Amino acid sequence: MTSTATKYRTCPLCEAMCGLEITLEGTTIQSIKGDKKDPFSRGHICPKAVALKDIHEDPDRLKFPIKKTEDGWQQISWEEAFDEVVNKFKEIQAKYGENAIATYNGNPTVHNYGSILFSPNFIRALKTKNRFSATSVDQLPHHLAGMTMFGHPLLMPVPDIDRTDFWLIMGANPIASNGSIMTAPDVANRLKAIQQRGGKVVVIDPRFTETSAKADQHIFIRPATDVWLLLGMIRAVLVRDWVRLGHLEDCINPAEIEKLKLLVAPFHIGKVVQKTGIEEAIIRQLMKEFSEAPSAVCYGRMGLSTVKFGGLSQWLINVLNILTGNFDKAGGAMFASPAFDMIRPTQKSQLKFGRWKSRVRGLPEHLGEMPSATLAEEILTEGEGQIKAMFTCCGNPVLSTPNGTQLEKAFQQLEYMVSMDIYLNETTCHADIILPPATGLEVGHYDVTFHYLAVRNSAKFSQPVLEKEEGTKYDWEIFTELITRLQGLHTPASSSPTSAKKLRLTPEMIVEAGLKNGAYNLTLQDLKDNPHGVDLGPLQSRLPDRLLMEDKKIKLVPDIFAKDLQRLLQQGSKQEESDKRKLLLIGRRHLRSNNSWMHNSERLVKGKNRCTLMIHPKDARKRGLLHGENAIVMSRAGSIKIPVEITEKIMRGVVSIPHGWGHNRKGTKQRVAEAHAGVSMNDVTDELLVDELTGNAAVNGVPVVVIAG
Ligand SMILES: Nc1nc2c(c(=O)[nH]1)N[C@H]1C(S)=C(S)[C@@H](COP(=O)(O)OP(=O)(O)OC[C@H]3O[C@@H](n4cnc5c(=O)[nH]c(N)nc54)[C@H](O)[C@@H]3O)O[C@H]1N2
Ligand SMILES: Nc1nc2c(c(=O)[nH]1)N[C@H]1C(S)=C(S)[C@@H](COP(=O)(O)OP(=O)(O)OC[C@H]3O[C@@H](n4cnc5c(=O)[nH]c(N)nc54)[C@H](O)[C@@H]3O)O[C@H]1N2
Ligand code: SF4
Ligand SMILES: [Mo]
Repeated sequence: MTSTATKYRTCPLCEAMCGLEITLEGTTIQSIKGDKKDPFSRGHICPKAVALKDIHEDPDRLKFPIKKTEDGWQQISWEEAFDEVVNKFKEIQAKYGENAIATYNGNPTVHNYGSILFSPNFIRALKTKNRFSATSVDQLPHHLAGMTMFGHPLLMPVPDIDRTDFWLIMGANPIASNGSIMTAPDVANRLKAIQQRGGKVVVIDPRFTETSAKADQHIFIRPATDVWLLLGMIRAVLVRDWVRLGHLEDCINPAEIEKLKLLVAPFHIGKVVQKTGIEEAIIRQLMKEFSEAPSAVCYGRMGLSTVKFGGLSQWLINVLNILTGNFDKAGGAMFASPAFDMIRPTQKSQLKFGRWKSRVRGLPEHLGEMPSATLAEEILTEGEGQIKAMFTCCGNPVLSTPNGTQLEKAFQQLEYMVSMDIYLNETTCHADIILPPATGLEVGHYDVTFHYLAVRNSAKFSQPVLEKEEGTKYDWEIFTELITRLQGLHTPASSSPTSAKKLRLTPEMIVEAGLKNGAYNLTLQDLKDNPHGVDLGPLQSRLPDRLLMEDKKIKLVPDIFAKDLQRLLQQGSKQEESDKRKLLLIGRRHLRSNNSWMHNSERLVKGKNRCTLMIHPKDARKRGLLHGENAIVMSRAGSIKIPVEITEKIMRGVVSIPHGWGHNRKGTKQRVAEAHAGVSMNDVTDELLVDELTGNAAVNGVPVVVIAG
């Protein structure tokens, strides 16, 4: 007779950190439901969580190391795999130098405490400057604003949506994405609560989204022009004396405000109307309502970060919230107070940006990394410092970074490649060895990152729900093995005493130490005793203490942003005119997708094809496009053929394709995904289109030509 058991854990799939209730019969998962007793997520869950069962049971999932041979992929032992990887890496570095190996860390790194806590030491042990990650296809502008304004890249303010009276959402679709740089499980009910207490929610987006449908007002905006709207709003706040610094009066140098007045002077409303395509009356109403609301918060995500002026946009959002008295205050933008807090009050602010430049294109370093939009050219361009080998972890850059076709070609040219991943997919198929870690329900969880970004303070530790299969390894164990070999500290398993093994650092130990140093007096045991999680209350005012600037002031106008305004003003009107004749491509997310990697779950991909080109009826008619038939979408980088979806939910002049599809490449093993392949949007996004200030990829607002296919 098998026993039944009910277990609780945090869902590791997206930023929302929902609590799950999982029932098991023996080792078989019977059900996955929302944990009603989780004080933060209150029983909320989305369809992806149920697919954790599919991932756990997926016959395509890799569990043991495999090596590419002339006879195809062969399983090899862990020892053989670790030795070969490290020997090869050492050989390549001896021949070409340390920077010849590049690393790429993808999104799930941040959702696995083993990977986020142990991969940095591995990368350090490799001693390469060629570090890449999904950060530069995503939130890099937020980090740059955090570093320059408040002193730390993790000081990214969160919209206090549980208490705000006016939520302005720009370029985010939290009803589909479940929130980003805003951990807010059950965002739909949190949004409804704003309306129920008499507040208002406004969405600004080139597409009428799932979030727009729940908001009070939707405003169409021409892609990549939000920066003009923000500048116009800030100008109005300054000109009309709507500035209310409140308790931040002492945190802001008045000379900075004067400087800002001069900088924003050229951005008058006429210019904003012309650039954004939004009517003047609508802009005026928005400014008035935002400034007059008892509390208001402007929040911008992917649609504002991954555009040509992403850095400026995220800086300006902070400025708008600060000037209108909506910063570090209930209902405004606030800093969370995580129980495991890596930001020390004694730390000095340090600008980890632009300290060196990429070899080929001269894009700036950030946080010790290079922009991912430069990865392919750094492999393909010969010369001193060329990348010859690659280590990817939790990433699928062939589908998730701009111009994936070029990157694929670059990967084929490498002398050696290793991937730490659970699938043989569009990226890992180029590896020589794949090292798969245990994943999902088999691993413990403490959210090291997303408590910094949560709309409420809480803490939760989850034990593994299921034991990992015998002979498999946790991600941190794999990193430890690689690190000890790289550092020449490895002793063969047979000769290493068990006591030495026991002394090995585990992620649990790090979390325990982190909690001990934290502000709440929590121990790991406390969290183990409370499997639903511990509520630590609403967000608190944290300024000026939380600022790492020596003078404890907010740097309202960092020089790099002031300077970048010139780039905005000098933006060639010729380029703009030629772009206007093209359509502008933007992305979209769907509740049942998770970037590129969950399409091997039948329950998530079944139903009608979601990988379509959304286009306005008038734009479709002009090009002779018919609903359901194919179109060809072309850009400087490449072209794809994709079914047309004609809809008025997208504004004229704009088309939308979801990213993460394109499972039609040779050499992968994801049978369900391959049967629902779609095409990759990133075969037309352009690696040369970046926010030149930050180096962040501009995957939104890509000029394309569309014809019937
Ligand atoms: N055009 C366009 N491109 C985009 C975006 C967009 O909006 N539009 N969004 C961007 C954003 S925000 C992001 S974050 C990136 C994401 O880009 P990536 O992180 O590069 O891509 P993912 O699809 O998230 O790939 C995750 C990989 O991790 C593997 N994996 C899953 N779980 C585990 C695990 O437990 N351990 C290990 N080792 N591997 C695991 C999966 O098999 C998969 O290979 O894409 C970016 N690309
Ligand atoms: N279901 C699901 N959830 C996810 C993910 C997923 O793939 N699927 N991915 C996770 C990840 S890695 C991330 S980073 C988050 C992202 O979370 P979000 O940022 O909320 O997600 P997106 O759907 O990319 O939302 C971007 C919005 O910006 C709009 N947009 C595009 N260009 C512009 C522009 O120029 N201006 C304005 N104002 N809007 C613009 C798009 O139409 C879109 O609605 O989601 C996370 N959650
Ligand atoms: S919203 Fe995110 S965290 Fe919550 S159940 Fe869905 S995937 Fe998991
Ligand atoms: Mo992301």
